[in-house]
Amino acid sequence: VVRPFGEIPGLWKNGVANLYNFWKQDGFRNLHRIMVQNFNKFGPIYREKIGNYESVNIINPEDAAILFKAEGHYPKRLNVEAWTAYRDYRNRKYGVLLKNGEDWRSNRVVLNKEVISPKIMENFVPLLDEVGQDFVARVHRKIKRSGQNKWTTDLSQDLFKFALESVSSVLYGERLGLMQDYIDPEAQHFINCITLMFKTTSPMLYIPPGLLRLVGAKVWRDHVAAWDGIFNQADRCIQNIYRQSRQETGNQQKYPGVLARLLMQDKLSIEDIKASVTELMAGGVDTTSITLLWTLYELARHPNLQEELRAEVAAARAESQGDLTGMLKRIPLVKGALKETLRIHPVAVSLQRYIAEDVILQNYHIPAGTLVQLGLYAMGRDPKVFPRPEQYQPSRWLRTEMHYFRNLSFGFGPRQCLGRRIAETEMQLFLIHMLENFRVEKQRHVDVQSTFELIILPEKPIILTLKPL
Ligand code: HEM
Ligand code: 2DC
Repeated sequence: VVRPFGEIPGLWKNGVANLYNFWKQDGFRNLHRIMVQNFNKFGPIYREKIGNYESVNIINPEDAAILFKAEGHYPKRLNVEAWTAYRDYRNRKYGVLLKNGEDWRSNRVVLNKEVISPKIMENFVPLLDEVGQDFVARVHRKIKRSGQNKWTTDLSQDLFKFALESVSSVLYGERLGLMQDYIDPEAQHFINCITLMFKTTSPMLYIPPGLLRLVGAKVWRDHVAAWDGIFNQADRCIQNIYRQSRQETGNQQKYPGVLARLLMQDKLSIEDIKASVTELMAGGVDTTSITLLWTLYELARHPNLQEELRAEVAAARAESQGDLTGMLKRIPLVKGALKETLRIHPVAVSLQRYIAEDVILQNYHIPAGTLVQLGLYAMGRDPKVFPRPEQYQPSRWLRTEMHYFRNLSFGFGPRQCLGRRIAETEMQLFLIHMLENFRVEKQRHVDVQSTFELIILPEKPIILTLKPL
């Protein structure tokens, strides 16, 4: 017989006491590890309430399948209150990230065509390839200047610039010039604001931003300043393209970028376009850059695998004879490496949906409207889901049985990551160019753990050495 909702194991009776204990365990920065502990303690399903944040948590692919079948026509994630509170406070529109219901769907349909459809992707490939080439040229310059035929560094700042340059080039059809030596201080400020925005969001998952605003708390003030910086910079970029688009006749051959295409189509209001383009620009920086940093770190730890990937890239280059899209179809192991990086170091600790209908999970009845979370980080490290989870093995993704509700790093279904294809293509091209040019090494015996600042980040700098081949 199916057991009632009230019998699910876990700590959900006293949200305030749980928040206190969570805070004592430094839970704000350890959320991912605390979730792993909870699954070990309670089993494959547990119910939890921390402050006002109430959820049912699952870890198995089979349960993920049930969850996503019950997501309904308007899939809804956890509402990140800090993000909506900022927009309400400043009177700004929500973009596709924060909209819900029919408003979300109608915007998303238009955006899908311009951002994630296979047809439009072909336009992005040459743009992203050029940024990848410029990154490699920049590294070569750094190596020359070092006078040691190598460059040892924490690449994170360079990768942030690479990621911002990449996403901007696709959105605006123009280069910002961030791969040069001197960069616009406004762009650097934008990058800093995104990191601060994520960092200040995580405490506000548990403590209502309205309350923090009332007492004038520093996290709220920092959060507002961070979004202000993000919106100001995005507004400048958007205004620039908007002005140009009104002067041009419109019969250009060249692909003009996502924003210009959205403006030409006239299917969304200017305010809706601005809101979503700002989210795309902000969502495109820390996500891909950190994933690439973790990937280089894993390649440095696995030199034989690195050579195997290099050989795959060389063969793909030779076979595709200058056709980049064709080349991207010939690098399954490189793609496996990116999936493997995101399995061990996911950007998102969990995927969540407010379910649209009643479901049965692990023989418990879950009523419609419940927030159900799939513990993505915990699932990626569960030996029952991924044999030998501690091993970085890109080749595991070449087996199709690995794909049943396991490849979920970008989410699932119509509400999945809108930037997914941009992110994947950008990261694949980056790795192609890096593997063709450099060997990546690291100091021995250095293990880097992760920390939770809304997204999962390395807890300390990752120092790598790049040597020309
Ligand atoms: C949503 C992951 C890069 C923009 C999401 C979600 C995840 C995710 C897990 C939630 C999906 C769901 O609920 O099913 C990632 C990862 C990335 C990445 C792992 C890179 C490694 C990007 C980039 C952009 C972006 C480059 C922008 C160009 C967005 C947006 C949404 C989203 C706008 C909200 C979509 C909606 O609500 O309809 N992402 N993301 N992401 N992501 Fe990404
Ligand atoms: C954080 O408990 C942990 O892709 C919470 O590019 C649940 C939660 C809800 C929404 C998730 C968030 C977590 C992590 C960061 C995500 C976000 C949805 C989109 C966002 C996964 C798992 C991200 C990084 C977007 C951000 C774009 C934005 C800043 C403009």
